[in-house]
Amino acid sequence: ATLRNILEKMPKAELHIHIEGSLEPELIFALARRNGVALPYASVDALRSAYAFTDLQSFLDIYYAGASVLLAEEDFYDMTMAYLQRANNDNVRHVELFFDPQTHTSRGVAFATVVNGIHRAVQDAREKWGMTGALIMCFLRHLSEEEAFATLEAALPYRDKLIGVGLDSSERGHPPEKFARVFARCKGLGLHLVAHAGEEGPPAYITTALDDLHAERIDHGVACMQDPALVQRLVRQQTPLTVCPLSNLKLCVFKRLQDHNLLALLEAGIVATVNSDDPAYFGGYINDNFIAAFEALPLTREHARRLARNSFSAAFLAPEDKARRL
Ligand code: ES4
Ligand code: ZN
Repeated sequence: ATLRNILEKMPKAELHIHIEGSLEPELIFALARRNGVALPYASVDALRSAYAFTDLQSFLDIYYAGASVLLAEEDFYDMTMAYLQRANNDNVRHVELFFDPQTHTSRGVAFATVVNGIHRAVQDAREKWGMTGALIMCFLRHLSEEEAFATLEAALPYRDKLIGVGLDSSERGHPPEKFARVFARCKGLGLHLVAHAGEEGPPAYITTALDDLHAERIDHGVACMQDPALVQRLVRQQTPLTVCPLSNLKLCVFKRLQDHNLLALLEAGIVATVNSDDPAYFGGYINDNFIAAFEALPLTREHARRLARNSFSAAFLAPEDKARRL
């Protein structure tokens, strides 16, 4: 089999996907029509041509605008099912997906509408394909601690539909420690903890995500290579990093995919995984990320096997499910 074929066929888990980032331009327009929402773009092509990002913020502005078409539970269901269908085609067997409730509750959409629509699609994917799935609620770090606490309060009746919490949005100027008290409360609720850190921000944000938030996984984390002691710590603790190659390329974290440090992370002994982040915006789903990374870097089939294995070992699966998949 060719390496490409191995990458496509191997069973894998996806651990870093923002479900709002799976909203394709065609679906944005269809939902805008269905809901009578006006869009500041004349066509699907006009919207797609706005996808030329220079950094994280230039992307987030368009990503939040795209999410404005989501109003009804059915919209959240349709978006999630479209993603899960593509994930199944990519042989994803387990997914832990992020959602951003504040992006919706701030527009008057009820928390229940968001979580019920996404959760029902995940349930249907389990029945249809045996794919397991879980929801990670993210706090928007550019908003206040108080707003994060209010979001957690709104989530309490849905505690059983969540596997964990995360931290996303604009990284610079919003260090993890801003949410130390919120995360402490979440830990008390038995939720798993993850945080975006070291995407655009400094390695110090990875350190405080570990020390102050007690994050069990770091999303992105590619900036760790600037701090050898931090790399050693991540290796020693076996803290997984959920790496997103095409995202890093499109948001100019690395100028070229050939410059990406995925191979260096693996060779250092870090539990790195490959993920899609916001596939509708960054030019591809999880297999596209694997194929692009393997074309750009001298990665081998042993690395492919390692990455697939890491994706399950880093997942918040029950120990018996984990043993079955490893
Ligand atoms: C995100 Cl790429 C990225 N970084 C931080 N927050 C995000 N939310 C959605 N995509
Ligand atoms: Zn992300």
